[in-house]
Amino acid sequence: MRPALFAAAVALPLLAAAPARAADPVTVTIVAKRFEFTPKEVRLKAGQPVRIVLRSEDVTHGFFQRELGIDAEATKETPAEITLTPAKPGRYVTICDHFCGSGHGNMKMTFVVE
Ligand SMILES: [Cu+2]
Repeated sequence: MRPALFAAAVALPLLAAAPARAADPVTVTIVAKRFEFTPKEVRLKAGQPVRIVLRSEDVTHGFFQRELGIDAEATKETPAEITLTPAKPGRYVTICDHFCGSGHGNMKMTFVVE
């Protein structure tokens, strides 16, 4: 892929919607608390950089998704910040990989990359 052509193709629709440049990451905030992530689903665009801020409202939670390269941990005092650019469309289920109590195994959310 030639970056200049790609940037131009992405920039035009974005310019119409908002004055942000295509290369600026969008920020998504995700809140973790026993035993769920909010929101449960986040839509991202392939090729669009995204900054994910993970906040915990209670105990230490993990945040793991192998294909997107996410491996983070947030405590109540310290949020995690992850910057990435999803390359491939798909559904990416992201889990808490830090044991946080009895409902821990069901603690997940999904990034939908379009
Ligand atoms: Cu957890």
